[in-house]
Amino acid sequence: MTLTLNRPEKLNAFVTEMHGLLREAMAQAEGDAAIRALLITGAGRGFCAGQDLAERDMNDPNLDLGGGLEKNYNPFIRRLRALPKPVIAAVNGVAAGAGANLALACDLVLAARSASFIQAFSKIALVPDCGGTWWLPRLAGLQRAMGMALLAGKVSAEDAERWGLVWKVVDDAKLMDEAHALARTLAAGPTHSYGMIKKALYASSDNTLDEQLDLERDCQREVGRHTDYREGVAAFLEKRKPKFTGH
Ligand code: LHQ
Repeated sequence: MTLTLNRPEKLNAFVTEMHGLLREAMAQAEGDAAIRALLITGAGRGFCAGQDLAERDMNDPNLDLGGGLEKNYNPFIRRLRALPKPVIAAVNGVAAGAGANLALACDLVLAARSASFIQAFSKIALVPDCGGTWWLPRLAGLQRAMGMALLAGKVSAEDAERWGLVWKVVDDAKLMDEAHALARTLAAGPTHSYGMIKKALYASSDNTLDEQLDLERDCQREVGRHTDYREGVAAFLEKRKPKFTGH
C-alpha cells in the first residue's frame, strides 16, 4: 500500500485534516492482511515540511503544542513503529521538522539524491518531536544529533546515508521504481517474521543483552511455529524460491 502525502503546494506540510486521513490509512494497513508492506512518500518536489506553521492561531492564549502531539502525531508514530509489517519511506525531496522525523520513524528509508533532512525545530524555537530526540542519537550518534537539532541545518541525502539515517540514496529518476521494487520484495516476504524482527530490533536499545536473548528466544519460538518457516526451509532444500503467505 502506498501512502502519498498530498499537499504539494506547501511541501506536504501537515494540517489537521491530513491526520484524519492518516488515521484511516493506518487502520487499513493494520486491518487488511493482504497489505504486507507500507510505502510512504510525498507528492511534488517535497517529502513533508512538518507541521503547517500557518495553521495554529498564535494569539490563542490556550495554545498547546503538546496537545497536538498527543492527539495526532504521537499516535501516528507509535502505530508506524508497531505495525507488524515493513514500512518504507521514499523521501523524494526536502523532509523538515516533523516530516524529517516521520521519515526516520519508518523501518527503511530510501532517499532521492536531491532530498534533504532538516531538524527545523530550533529555527522557530521548538524542540525536535515525532521521536526525533529518540532516534537521532541512536541512529547518528549524540554529536551529530546535537548538531542537527541545535543548528537546524540542511543535511544532504548523502550525508544522511553516511550518518546512518538512510538505508540507501537513489538517483532522483529511479527513486519510485526502486521504492516500489523494495515494497514488492518485502510484501512477498515472511510478513509474520518481519513483524517479529521489527519488535526485536526496536526493543534492543532499551534491553540488556540478557533481556534481548530472552526476547529472541520468544520470537524464534513463535516464528518457528509459522507455516512460512516450514515453507522457507522446504524451498531451501528443494532449491526453489519460497512462497510465503505472511499470515
Ligand atoms: C510551509 C511550510 C510549513 C506552512 C513550507 N508550514 N507552509 C510543530 C508544532 C506543533 C505541533 C507539532 O509539531 C510541530 C513540528 C514541526 O514540524 S515544527 C517544524 C515545521 N517546519 C518547518 O519549520 C519548516 C518550514 N519550511 C521551511 O523551512 C522551508 O519551506 C523548507 C526548507 C522546508 C523548503 O524551502 P524551499 O524549498 O525554499 O520552499 P519554500 O520555503 O518556498 O516552500 C514552498 C511553499 O511551502 C511556501 O509557500 P508559498 O505559498 O510561499 O509558495 C512555503 O511557505 C510553504 N511551506 N513549509 N511548515
